[in-house]
Amino acid sequence: MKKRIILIGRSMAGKTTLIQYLTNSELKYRKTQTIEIINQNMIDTPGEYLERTAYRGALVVSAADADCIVLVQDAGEHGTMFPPGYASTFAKPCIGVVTKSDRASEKEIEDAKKYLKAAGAKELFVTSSYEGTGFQEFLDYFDGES
Ligand SMILES: Nc1nc2c(ncn2[C@@H]2O[C@H](COP(=O)(O)OP(=O)(O)OP(=O)(O)O)[C@@H](O)[C@H]2O)c(=O)[nH]1
Ligand SMILES: [Mg+2]
Repeated sequence: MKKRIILIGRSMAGKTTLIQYLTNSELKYRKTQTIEIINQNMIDTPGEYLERTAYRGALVVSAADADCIVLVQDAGEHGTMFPPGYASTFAKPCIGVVTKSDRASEKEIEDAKKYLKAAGAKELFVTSSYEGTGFQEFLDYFDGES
């Protein structure tokens, strides 16, 4: 991946697992405690930074180092942590990833896409890190850009 991305989403959304999948690492649950940079091109963030409004500024500061914002939404979550128009906070390209599609209904996946769109994500990808689905499109999106 040529671009540097930052993953933002609530706790347990599947951000770290997604990175583990993309880096061919073992899928192993480990709570993210702080901002972490993986392979120079992926910035992982703790869900708390989105959930606690006092921390949201830290996300904006960290996002300054990224080329693209990736909003991560668990298909099984009812509702979302992303306020409408959230993407405009960053003034950068913003896309959305729906996670855990392996255990979600069509309706849940459609709802998750709606939340991401309302938040301002321009492109949407439906993925499962467990099944490895949806990532070809995701990677093609970045490699297709100059
Ligand atoms: N069924 C299913 N479960 C998943 C998938 N991806 C992640 N999970 C599970 O979701 C839980 C949370 O995943 P993480 O990737 O650690 O979530 P996170 O967004 O990094 O969470 P924080 O670090 O707390 O912000 C773990 O138990 C994962 O195994 C998936 O594609 N399918
Ligand atoms: Mg994490």
